[in-house]
Amino acid sequence: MISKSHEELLHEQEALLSKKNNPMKFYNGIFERYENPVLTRDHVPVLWRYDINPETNPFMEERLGINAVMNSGAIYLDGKYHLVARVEGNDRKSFFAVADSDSPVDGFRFRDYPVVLPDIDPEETNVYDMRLTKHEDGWIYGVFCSESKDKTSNDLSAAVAKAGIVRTKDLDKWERLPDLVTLHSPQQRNVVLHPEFVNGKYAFYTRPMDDFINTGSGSGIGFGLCDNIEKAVIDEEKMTSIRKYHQITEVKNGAGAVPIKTDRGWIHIAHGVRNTAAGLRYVLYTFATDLKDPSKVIAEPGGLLLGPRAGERVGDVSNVVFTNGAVVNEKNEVYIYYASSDTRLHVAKTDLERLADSVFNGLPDPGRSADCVKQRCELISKNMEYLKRKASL
Ligand code: M1P
Repeated sequence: MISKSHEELLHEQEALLSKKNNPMKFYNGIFERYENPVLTRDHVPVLWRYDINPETNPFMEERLGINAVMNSGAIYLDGKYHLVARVEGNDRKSFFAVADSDSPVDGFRFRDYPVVLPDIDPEETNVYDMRLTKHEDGWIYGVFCSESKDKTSNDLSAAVAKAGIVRTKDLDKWERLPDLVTLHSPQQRNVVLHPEFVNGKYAFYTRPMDDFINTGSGSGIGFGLCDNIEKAVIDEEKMTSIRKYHQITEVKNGAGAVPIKTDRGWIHIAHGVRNTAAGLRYVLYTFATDLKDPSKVIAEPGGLLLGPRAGERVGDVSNVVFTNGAVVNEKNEVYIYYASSDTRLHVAKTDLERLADSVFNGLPDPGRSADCVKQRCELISKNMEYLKRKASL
């Protein structure tokens, strides 16, 4: 077996990092999928994985392998695209790392070091899925899942999920704030900070859960206000997008990217989960909330926006797509960063007008097969009439 040199590894990686990305043939009129993932474990710097000194690593073996790069927060700042990726080591622990690019679809390179989060809790075992919010108070906030062992249970895999909060101005230096407290929900994951004050308060989308995996009595995506982000406590959680029987959110749902402001309302790109014989299936879906009252759902097109396709279906946790970051640039292009099967990160492109059209003019889920057939027949009849009118001109 041949040992590769540091230079060879760098050379191979450079070919990957400089690869151009192009839209796929896939068409739905709403968004374009791109051919190559924007981040994978092979994008992680060689210096993070290998000891490159031949004296201490004569066979050039990977010493600290990376298993996956996935669910990434995203932000567009001063003409550059930044991702705060969830990087998972071979040891199953995740950490955050910033990757930057001048392009939204390729060329992402990790900074020299991963994010070193202030370590405020010795019980915190794993951190993941940061949402980045450019808040009107001037800070960039990162809200993420902080996981620790549930010491009240004898089950070794029982865990507690909380929402950790950090803030930064440059994505380099991070200040850690106390974790979010939700007085009526024992656990939280998929918490997103709204970018604007609501009634003068900080507003969070939450996901109340009874335990680590099950949302249990939590009926969907919650919304709560708090006075002080430096000691964030939410008392009341109102429900926004709720789970429904035999829809894509039946088992659970969760807020994804930070809501996108349009003149018609806030657009949310969230995930919905249903159970199947092959395990849980995660898809992305959209809904919109009122500009003045972002707890009020004003549009909810039926069905999924984006589901796992082809190679995206397979990975560490198969049949999953998940987003926790989307950006809008000054051309009103929207880039949705989504991970597939907890393994790698992709991008899909749309624009504000198209996305808003799909959210506000998308047809609702009628809830029953019979009504779905009626809905489809109405569409077909409308199209038939249109074709007749067109032919008679
Ligand atoms: O494995 C799929 C996803 O599972 C969790 O999402 P949720 O809390 O909605 O079940 C998260 O751990 C997420 O990171 C992961 O991608």
